[in-house]
Amino acid sequence: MFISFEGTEGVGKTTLIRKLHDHFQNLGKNVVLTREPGGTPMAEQIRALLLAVNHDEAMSDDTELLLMYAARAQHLARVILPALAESKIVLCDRFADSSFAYQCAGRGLDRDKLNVLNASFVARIPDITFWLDAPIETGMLRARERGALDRFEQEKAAFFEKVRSGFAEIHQTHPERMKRLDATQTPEHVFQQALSHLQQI
Ligand code: Z5A
Repeated sequence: MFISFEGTEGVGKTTLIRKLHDHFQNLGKNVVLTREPGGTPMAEQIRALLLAVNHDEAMSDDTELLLMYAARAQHLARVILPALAESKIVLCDRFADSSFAYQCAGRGLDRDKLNVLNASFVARIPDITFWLDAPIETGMLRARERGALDRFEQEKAAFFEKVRSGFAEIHQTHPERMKRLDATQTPEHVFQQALSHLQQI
């Protein structure tokens, strides 16, 4: 099973994934915890390039999109597809829905570009996606307690509102795959919401 976790910054994806990872391990399941952009040594190098704030030149939106997909292609080939072939459970912190929400809804890139990339390079979509949803302010406050901000975190609230609308659009279009979790609740309550969806499938 391939499970992805989506949402705007600081909504608690990493916290939920760790809880689910422990839960599956306690059940004796073979589970892989991974993330995007990143998840392999090479893809993590691309992640560093994407998140760095001190470039001498501004990264173009197209470059950002293509780097996300270069990292994703490597991640799929080296981690996700091999793990699924071995019947492991893959828990992935962000996947292609983030590209729609950030690069199309957020940056304003043409969704035809994304459709071409998905059709060409994304051989497998998640079986279930948890969209952790909370007001932008809530996530920003949680995330920013950590200190230094990366290139995305430096964006203004208006950008993240567009990203949140992008996730809402996917949720509306694919309600069978994407499940909305109320991320304003406590970590334990968010975990219980996710478990109840998983039990249903
Ligand atoms: N990006 C993109 O543009 N296009 C793409 O295709 C992909 C990604 C794949 C890096 O992602 C950036 O890449 C991302 C989008 C872009 N930029 N942004 N924004 P990332 O996933 O690494 O970055 P992030 O979203 O900023 O992750 P995060 O800040 O680590 O957030 P999180 O994982 O959702 O939250 P957390 O670490 O679990 O929790 C944050 C804090 O809140 C922490 O102190 C927790 O203890 C606390 N927390 C967590 N849950 C709760 C609850 N329920 N209540 C109270 N406090 C909580």
